[in-house]
Amino acid sequence: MPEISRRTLVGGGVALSGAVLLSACSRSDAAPSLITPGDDVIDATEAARTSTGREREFALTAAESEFDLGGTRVRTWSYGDSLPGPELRVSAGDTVIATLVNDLPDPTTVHWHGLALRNDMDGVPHLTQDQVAPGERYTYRFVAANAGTHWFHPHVGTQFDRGLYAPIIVEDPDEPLAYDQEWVIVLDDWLDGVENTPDEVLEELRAGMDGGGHSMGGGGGPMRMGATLMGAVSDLLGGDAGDVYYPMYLVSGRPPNDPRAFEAAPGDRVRIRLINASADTAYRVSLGGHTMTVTHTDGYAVEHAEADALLVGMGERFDVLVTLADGVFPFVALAEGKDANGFALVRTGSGSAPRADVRPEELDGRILVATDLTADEGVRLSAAEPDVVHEIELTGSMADFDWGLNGRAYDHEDPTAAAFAIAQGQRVRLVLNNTTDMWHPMHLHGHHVQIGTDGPRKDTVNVLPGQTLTCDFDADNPGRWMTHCHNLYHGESGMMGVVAYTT
Ligand SMILES: [Cu+2]
Repeated sequence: MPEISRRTLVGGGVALSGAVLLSACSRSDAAPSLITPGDDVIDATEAARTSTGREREFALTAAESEFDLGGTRVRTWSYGDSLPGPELRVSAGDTVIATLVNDLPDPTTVHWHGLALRNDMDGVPHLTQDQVAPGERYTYRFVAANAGTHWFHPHVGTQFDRGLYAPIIVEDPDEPLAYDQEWVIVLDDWLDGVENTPDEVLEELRAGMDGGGHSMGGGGGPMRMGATLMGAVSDLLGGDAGDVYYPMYLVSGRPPNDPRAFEAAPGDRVRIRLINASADTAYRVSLGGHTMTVTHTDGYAVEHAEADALLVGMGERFDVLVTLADGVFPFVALAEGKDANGFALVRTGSGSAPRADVRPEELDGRILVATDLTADEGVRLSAAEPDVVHEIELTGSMADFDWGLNGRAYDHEDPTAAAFAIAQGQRVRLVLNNTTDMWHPMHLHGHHVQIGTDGPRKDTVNVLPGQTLTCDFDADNPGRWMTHCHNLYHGESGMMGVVAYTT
């Protein structure tokens, strides 16, 4: 049988959806022709990236696995036998060659969250590649152009709420920061294999709300109803903090009753790279007895800012510098609004370990959120009026679990049907308007927007209820790119869309 190339396959899909648009969609003008992942311009864009010429090969096996989480044995899916999966570390400009072997019972892909890479390696099924079937392998090959703290996970179903997540750190060859040590800390809300699976949770969320019986309680803290968490409230998140009950919160793969201990010498300056790999949980993060200097978010430098606590939404990353005191200190990731926390220890000297449920006073000190930050001058966008503006309403409700963009649920089979069209070279403005009663961490693939006129450059932006955020970027990475809520259950329920370059 002749092999069908990806170009034929994906190109065919676009032609079909265009045809459907023309015949069935009366509001459409002429449907624009969209760049496909197989187009020559993708190769040309890749060739223009600054490359070191160095190739870095990695093997990734996604497989069923078993872990002991503080005495609770869970069967799950993970990359190899570690939680989080193996850290990949390269230098900006290196070519990553990562071969994924799929030993899962289901198809999967890898999405490289935060990397502005070539479109056909972005890992989104039906949009940039075919799913990798069980027993099959697929090699991702791309120049890792933008330095920073990033991570990778599948872009299929609820898979990243299992153990399928890991850091990818792209070092800056001209690193301006000086520090003695570096720790990568990954936060995760965990439920897989404890009482249920993420698929069962999604089913319950979709089915359970129809009667409207799960309306918010009148205070008194969060309350569990099956897999659903009711009354999880956070002022920092503008109200409803999350939908899902999690039995534990992991800091770099370990629960509070079996914490990881990070060790250093008193006076050491440590760079902490924080990644929130959770599906439904934002954290307020503090290191007891210390202030943090925030230097980067989502890989992009910001004007240094001091904080006692930091709000980290799903998909967001922050780099901080901390100068360590002498003793044993609690690293606490308070699950915002959920009355629980992740926990680790930082040890530079002797002393007894703090209790896992300790609430350091820093948690209620100067709390920094991403929108407080200012982009470092070196990464700020030049002032320009947008060439194209897309207003994107975040829509839906917890009761109906009908999350969408502009009232529309994403269609995996026809992903570009309602695409937000842009063209190479344009200054693009996305106006994200949250009309719902919940906050949404909105993620854009392949680009880093700037919030407002001088806010931080980011790929994942928390939009609070009732809030409108203006997000600008330069269209310099042609292809078809997801923009979606990184609350896994919102995204999977339809809060996803596509920003697509026209030819
Ligand atoms: Cu959402």
